[in-house]
Amino acid sequence: MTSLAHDRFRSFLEGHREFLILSHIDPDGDAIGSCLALARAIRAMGKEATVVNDSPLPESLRFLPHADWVERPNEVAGRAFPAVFVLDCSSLDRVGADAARLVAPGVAVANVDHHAANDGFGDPRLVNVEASSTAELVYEILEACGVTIDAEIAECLYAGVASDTGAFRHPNTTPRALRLAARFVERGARPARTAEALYGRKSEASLRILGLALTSLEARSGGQVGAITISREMFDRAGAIPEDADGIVQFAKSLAGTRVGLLVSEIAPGEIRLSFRSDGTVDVNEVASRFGGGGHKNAAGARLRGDLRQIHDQALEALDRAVNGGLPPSAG
Ligand SMILES: [Mn+2]
Repeated sequence: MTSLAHDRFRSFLEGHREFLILSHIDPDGDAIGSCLALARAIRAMGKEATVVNDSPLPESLRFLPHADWVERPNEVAGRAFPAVFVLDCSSLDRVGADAARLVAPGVAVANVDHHAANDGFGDPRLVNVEASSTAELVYEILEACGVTIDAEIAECLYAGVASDTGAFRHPNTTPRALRLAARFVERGARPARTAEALYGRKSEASLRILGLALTSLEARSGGQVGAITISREMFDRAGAIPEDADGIVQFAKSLAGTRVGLLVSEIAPGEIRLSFRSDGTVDVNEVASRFGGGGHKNAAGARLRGDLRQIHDQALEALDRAVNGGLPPSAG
């Protein structure tokens, strides 16, 4: 981190007594791990930190120290927060409509993120697309502020790095990510427990929705694209909610020979989520942006309203163009 960004974050932390900490809807281990690590550090400074997320906390993240600190927007309605941290979000609206209402016009907003599509909101800002995870950047800030990394902070930051690198399997598994992970383990993070919580435990509903989802598997674009589709009816039959389908996109990508995996799911009537995973040879951030979404080169998503079958066809068309030699120029 540059000493300038470092100074700005130090004065941001010194200049306020009370902080709201937000992250994106449908939070993952990096989003929640980063929020909880920062909240614990701020509370250790004798200040107040409130963590809010627009979505319910996924079961797999409840093992994190102080997971019970994560509140829903309605639980803090009416409170005014003079300073806000927005973590792991490429734009402010990624926090969700209800959480965004907690950010009053004119309050100080800090932006800490590693998404390529970050639109540069907020001040101070620490945006680094080279970072494996937002947890890595939160660590830089805490280190620059002289915060002691205790076992609980270490566990949360480790979960962030482990989660965003897909348990150290994705191309963002850099030497720095591995060194930091080792440092967090030295400070008390528990890799086996984290891996078990993040990947080794599935609810009955999530195993049932996986079973139904796999029956929809298609190999498209001459086998370069693997696609899985989950309809409302399948969610109902499995007794599952959209969070139960988290991670199923990996099965689409795991089909031998594919370069891209796609999951199309109808998360509410007429509301469709697209999840893309790439092997690194296709920029799915660009494909997702064509559907109003975004993310990273190798992992991206979008949410839109419309007909499941129609959006499924459009997504596969866009991927077909992407895998067969690049996308045509944007219209207009
Ligand atoms: Mn992240």
